[in-house]
Amino acid sequence: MTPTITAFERSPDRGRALARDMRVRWALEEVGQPYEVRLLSFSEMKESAHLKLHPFGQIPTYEEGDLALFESGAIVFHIAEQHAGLLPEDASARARAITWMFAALNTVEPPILDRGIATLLEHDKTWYEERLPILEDRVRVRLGELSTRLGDADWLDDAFSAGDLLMVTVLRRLNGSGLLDRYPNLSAYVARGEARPAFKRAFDAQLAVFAGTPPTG
Ligand code: GTB
Repeated sequence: MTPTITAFERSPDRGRALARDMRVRWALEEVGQPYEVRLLSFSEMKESAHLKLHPFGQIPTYEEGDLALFESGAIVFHIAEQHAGLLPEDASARARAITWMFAALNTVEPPILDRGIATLLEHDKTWYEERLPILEDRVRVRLGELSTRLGDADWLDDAFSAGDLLMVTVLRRLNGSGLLDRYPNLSAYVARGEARPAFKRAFDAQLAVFAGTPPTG
């Protein structure tokens, strides 16, 4: 059964794949699962039809027959459980990969998000100039720790996994900030993720929506 996901009708990032449908698209591309996309305006996301699928009125959602999911991490996990390719078979390696999924979303993403929200919504506040360095220091702490752990490895725990997929999408939120520059191994890690054919297919698909040229057929 072909799953349907939701995404922004017009993404505020102008197609740079920073919204969270990108994680889901990338996961589906990695496992070779075709999917359909239902595009939503900001007002449609808050209407009752969508709120039945997503209690917080956000994207992405995932529908597959009777199953309806929200939360990008849970959706990626579901895809990884249903298909080979995103989680190792070995039980211990699988548990470690899942640990990295949680680390990406619960430990690395929050300070990156706090900084992103401040730069987007709080730059005109009187306290912004004082607060930004504090937020950036918190991001640097996590980047330093992650950089040390990654070392010169290609991926966080041997083979590419859903943990790397989520971590790369989280780190991409720093694109243009200059914060990754101090950590060449993390910049290379993100570039390695972005070079994967599945990433490129997912990127192109969401960019086509923004550009108004969704692929046909
Ligand atoms: N924890 C949830 C998940 O992981 O699925 C968070 C979902 C979420 O934040 N969705 C956002 C949303 O629907 C889109 S991704 N926002 C609308 C709303 O809350 O009303 C966040 C996002 C949006 C835009 C950019 N951008 O343009 O750069 C980046 C990220």
